[in-house]
Amino acid sequence: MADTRMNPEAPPTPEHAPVFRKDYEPPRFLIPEVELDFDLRAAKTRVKSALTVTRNGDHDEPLRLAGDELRPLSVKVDGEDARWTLDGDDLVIPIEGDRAIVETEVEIAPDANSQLMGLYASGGLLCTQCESEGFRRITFHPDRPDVLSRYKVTMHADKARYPVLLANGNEVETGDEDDGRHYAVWEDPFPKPSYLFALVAGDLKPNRDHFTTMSGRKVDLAIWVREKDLPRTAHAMKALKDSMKWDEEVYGREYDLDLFNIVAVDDFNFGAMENKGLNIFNSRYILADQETATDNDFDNIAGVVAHEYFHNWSGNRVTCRDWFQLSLKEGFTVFRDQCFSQDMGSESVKRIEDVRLLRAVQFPEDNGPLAHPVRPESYIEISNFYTATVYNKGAELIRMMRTILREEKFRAGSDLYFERHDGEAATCEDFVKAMEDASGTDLSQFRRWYEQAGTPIVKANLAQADGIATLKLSQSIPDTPGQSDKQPMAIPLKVALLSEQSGNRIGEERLVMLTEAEQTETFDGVDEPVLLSINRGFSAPVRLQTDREDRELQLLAASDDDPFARYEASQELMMRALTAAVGGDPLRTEAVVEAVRKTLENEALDPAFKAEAIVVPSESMIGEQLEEIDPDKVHEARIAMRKSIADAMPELFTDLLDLEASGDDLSPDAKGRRKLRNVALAMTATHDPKTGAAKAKSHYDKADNMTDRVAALGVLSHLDAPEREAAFDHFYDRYRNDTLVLDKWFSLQAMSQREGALEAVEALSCHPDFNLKNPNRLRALMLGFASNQFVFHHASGRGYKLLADMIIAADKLNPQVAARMVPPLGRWRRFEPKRRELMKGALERIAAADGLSKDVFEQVSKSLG
Ligand code: 0A1
Ligand code: ZN
Repeated sequence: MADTRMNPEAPPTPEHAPVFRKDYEPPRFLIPEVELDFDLRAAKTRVKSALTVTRNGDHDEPLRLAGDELRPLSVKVDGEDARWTLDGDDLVIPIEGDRAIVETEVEIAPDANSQLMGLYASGGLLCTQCESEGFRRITFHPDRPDVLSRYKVTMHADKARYPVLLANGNEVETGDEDDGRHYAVWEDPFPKPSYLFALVAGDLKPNRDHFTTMSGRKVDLAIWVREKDLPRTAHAMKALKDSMKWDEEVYGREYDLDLFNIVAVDDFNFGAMENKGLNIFNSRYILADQETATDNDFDNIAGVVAHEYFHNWSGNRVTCRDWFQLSLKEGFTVFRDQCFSQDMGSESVKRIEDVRLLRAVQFPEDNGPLAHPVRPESYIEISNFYTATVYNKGAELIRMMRTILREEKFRAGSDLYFERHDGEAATCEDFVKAMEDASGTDLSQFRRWYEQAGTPIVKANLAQADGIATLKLSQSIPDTPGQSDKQPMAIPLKVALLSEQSGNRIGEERLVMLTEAEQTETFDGVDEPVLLSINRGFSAPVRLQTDREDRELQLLAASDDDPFARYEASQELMMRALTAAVGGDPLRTEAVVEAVRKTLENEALDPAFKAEAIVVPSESMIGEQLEEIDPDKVHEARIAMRKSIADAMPELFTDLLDLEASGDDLSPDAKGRRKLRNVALAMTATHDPKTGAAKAKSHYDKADNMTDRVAALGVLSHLDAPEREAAFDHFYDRYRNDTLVLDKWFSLQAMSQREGALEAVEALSCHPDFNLKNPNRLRALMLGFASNQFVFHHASGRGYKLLADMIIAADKLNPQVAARMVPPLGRWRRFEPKRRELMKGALERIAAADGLSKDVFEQVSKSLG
């Protein structure tokens, strides 16, 4: 029936029907108390649940509990066997009166749970993942975020296999039982929604530490891992303590339990999960040392540890009323983790990295078939909405509010929000209202950012006459699926004028609120030619179009006092030349080469900034700017630009290879020097591949840290040189037993652009170490590959075939992860006709596959629709 479903006119099958935000209704029953009893075994776990249910409001409807692949073994109401029915997956139980104790019993099979939602097994551990709707795979429950309960959890398990038993809150009792088993009881004093429930059982060892909160309470901290991994937990522990302190200092938020546990697991669908008092992490966001993790990994670990910790307030103490409000916790928490990382390292470089990510992932999403507002109006499968739009654009919305309100009032707004809604399930509207009330600022128009999808296009032109500079601004918001004729947004643009002659700023930076479709802003007393510096710090997530000339961009790239705007000027200079070349013009490199040279020679700039500013935009970023993408032309233009830069200043790059940065120095400065040195290595190989291969190989051999090793392999991966094979073989032999490091081996090859890279990826998909069941390994190969525009979009269509085969196969095991691989094919309309057809064909083949999950169905049908 899949082909009829692909017809947009055909109604979706009931199990694939959308849910709408407008249909929200409060829960019919509340559940103040939950008691769970787990008889944990990998093959068969028995779950007994006792729910205290209370009728909510005046109605006589039965109690409806959600289940997923569950069958009740027994159902009791107030101790008596109950009459119950199953309506689809829902368990329906009549309740007399306004309060009852409802007991159910089910059996689940963690070992057979390949979806990694609910209770599952990973590397000998048993662990849970409940967000968004995984709790219903453990026991029958309303499983919606606006039902908050106090939990008491008892776990029984084999003591030798599972010596450690953890759940949310505090451990209140432990003891031994017969047959080598033992038990533990945990209680969480804070009412929480079911998606924050967690338990872990396994043979784990703790890295223990503690933190004294601002009110002087001692909190015990523990990061639980396999014994051999303990030495790799120090960085995560430091990040946790730094985050706890930062949240006190910047938001006045103190941790509330006496215990904070983190567990690392190897099989995990996303990055990590903020379960109350028991965060569960994908091990790649915990484990690190210089031998096995890159600087990037270290930064990501600190960011994710902070993110999950910050959720304790923005997510757990104040949670979401329904899943349409997801950005309430995610946008705010991403913003908080971004600011934390900015404060811990280089503020401007972190901002550049965050904007690059937004542009690489969110802009294409906003500009394609899966575009949706930050607060979506409907979904078929909520797991598909853990997107860059909800997370990263959501974070930009919060950042814009801070810009508009200024820091002090923003803080007053967040204080009011936490105070008003502590212990509640709130909405995005509640957040904006708190900001409005605390600051006295009208945010009515700003709210459109939550409603309207699509990246606004802002045009800005500056004219000068008679001592007055006039800035003409206009905005438009492109149509997106289901939305057209959009209203103007409230767009905060930080603007400054710079003297064309000296490069110095003239007057103060101004915050211009663009609220109309067209608007003019004037600057008096401007008596000399000036340059326009606009959207400084990337104050608004828009696509900016200006009529600034190359010459002006070159000056801005050399002198803008806003580091982001300076970076932006050099990137725009490159992008203009690249898109013109793809369109058939000769490649203009002169201004770019000069801008790069000036940046590199400027002693006032730090190495990390230089490395960011001189990197040529990626092929997919270039593609994003084009009406129609021909990946071969994009590749050719980008290579030509890199070559012009590399050939124009080979000595400059060779000199940079001598930058000192010892592997155990994790300071922002040392990281920056490594980054620049590795960019220089790549440029050296672009200038002269043969010498480059030798240099990269020796860089690899001498490396005392993973950043350099990976950078050297990255350079070698594109070269047809004997050194490449030697280094990759060596790396494999050395790290074959370290799963996280072996993921790098897979993704580096998946991102290679050398001749034969496609065949290599095909071969890797059959490699004995490739494992479809492990999300990290699958992503390392397939998402690495799909981001490699030139190779993935090979004119033969073999890349599409491989990805489609993989999606179909993965969907049978893990629909969430399979669905995340669909968007690269969903961009089909953007490509030249031949590829367009091939991509569409691949999507249609997926659509026709038997028994497609809701997750993949939604992504594929929307991509084709
Ligand atoms: N709330 C988590 C993200 C998350 C969502 C779903 C998951 O299920 C597989 C896992 C994690 C966060 O924002 O970190
Ligand atoms: Zn989050």
